[in-house]
Amino acid sequence: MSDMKSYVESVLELVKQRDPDQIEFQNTVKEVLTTIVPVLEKYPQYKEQKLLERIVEPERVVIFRVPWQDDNNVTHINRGYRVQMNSAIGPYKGGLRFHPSVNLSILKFLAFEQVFKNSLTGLPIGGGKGGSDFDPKGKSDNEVMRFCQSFMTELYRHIGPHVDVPAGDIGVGGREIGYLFGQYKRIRDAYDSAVLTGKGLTYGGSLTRTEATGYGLLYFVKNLLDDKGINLDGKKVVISGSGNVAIYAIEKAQELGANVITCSDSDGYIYDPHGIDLKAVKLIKEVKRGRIAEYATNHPASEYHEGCHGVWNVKCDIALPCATQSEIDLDAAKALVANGCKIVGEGANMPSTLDAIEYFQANKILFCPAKAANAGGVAVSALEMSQNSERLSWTFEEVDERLKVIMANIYRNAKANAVEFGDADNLVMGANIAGFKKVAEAMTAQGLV
Ligand code: NDP
Ligand code: 2IT
Repeated sequence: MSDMKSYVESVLELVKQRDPDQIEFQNTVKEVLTTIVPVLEKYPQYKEQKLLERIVEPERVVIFRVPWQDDNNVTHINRGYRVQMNSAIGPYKGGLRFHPSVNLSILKFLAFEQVFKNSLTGLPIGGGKGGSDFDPKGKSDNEVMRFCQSFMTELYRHIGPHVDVPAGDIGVGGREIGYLFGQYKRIRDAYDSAVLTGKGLTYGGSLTRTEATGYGLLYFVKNLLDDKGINLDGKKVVISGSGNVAIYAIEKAQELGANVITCSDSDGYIYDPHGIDLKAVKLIKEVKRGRIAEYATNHPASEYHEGCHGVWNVKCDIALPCATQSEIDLDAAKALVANGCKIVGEGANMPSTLDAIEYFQANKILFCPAKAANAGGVAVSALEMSQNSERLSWTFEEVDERLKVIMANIYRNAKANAVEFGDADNLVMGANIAGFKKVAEAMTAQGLV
């Protein structure tokens, strides 16, 4: 084993020993570190500086109690978190996730991904992530408001426009950001617009932020397809999820001429051979906050299947996982390949397991890794911060144009690094190396901190 391979192995072992239960975190660290060995060989000083040992350790983690009362005056206690992973290139930046599955391992994996994703955007943002095991599903607006106010009553002391800037993720959308912003402003008694992104358009939000992750995913995929001379027109696309990322991935895919035939939630999936009726999905999910099963009741040509994993058995040309982590395991990857899928673009964070990614690569699938392909959301968050700083609002077209340029640059950067380091079609390696190099250089310049 080369010296740097064994260095990486020793750091992976250290991560495992320190937190043996943090499986998601271990997996994402493994995915990143095993692909950057060629960079470590080129810059051996990183080993001397113990750069990897530093990069896998969050700069700070806060865990706190979040007490709140429901509409029947029953008291609940949830757990809140903020993982401030790396601030070498800018203030911590990354979403908040409200979902019952949230724990420290999941948030550390998301924060670690965020560090390299944010670096890839080319914008000055460090990496963080936070959230709670609170489940907003089935809660009234008032309950969500009381929860958000209690959450912010602790979080406010750890964040700020130049310190740490949260945004949305699973279970946190415009409604939650509004309540969080209101409470922050009330406590701080200052209008720090850029303390949160994903804000409403009447109080400092950016046009295109809602659409940015889904649109950006399609821009990234299109860059790859253009490079390969493949046309998106008429391609059959399978998408999972029906939340923020999925909805705007469907919208842009349809606009580019693709036929999107599925969407899903955690209970099941819709198959509509005529193409998903996006207006209906938006009504069910964005307005009514309902379940996707409802779609089939007034779309007779469609089918609803219970269980979300079956979506990967649907025959398609392109698969865009946009729901959650580990939704494509090895079996799902095998089913996709067997059914003729040729392209996988990750809208969610780490939706493919490590063995699924290996299987895709072994079968020459064109694979767009999450930290590059879904970076459009956080990129437009950074543009929201810019607009807040200059106290101006850009038009939809201007932000969308900048998003297109950013996604094209991310693609080119990942591709160039894949080529330079000897595996031209390996965008996992290319993206990891491109993201890592900037953070590593900044950390080196700033000394042992
Ligand atoms: P939303 O909360 O808007 O939507 C999440 C969707 O995924 C829902 O359809 C939800 O179904 C489904 N889902 C959630 N958990 C599971 C699960 N365990 N199994 C199956 N389905 C599940 O979240 P987003 O659309 O914002 O986020 C989706 C993914 O994209 C996440 O991985 C997130 O980290 C990532 N992402 C989000 C960005 C953003 O800007 N919002 C930016 C970059 C990445 P149900 O209603 O049943 O829970
Ligand atoms: O995973 C992600 O990149 C996000 N949830 C968006 C984070 C942000 O700060 O906009």
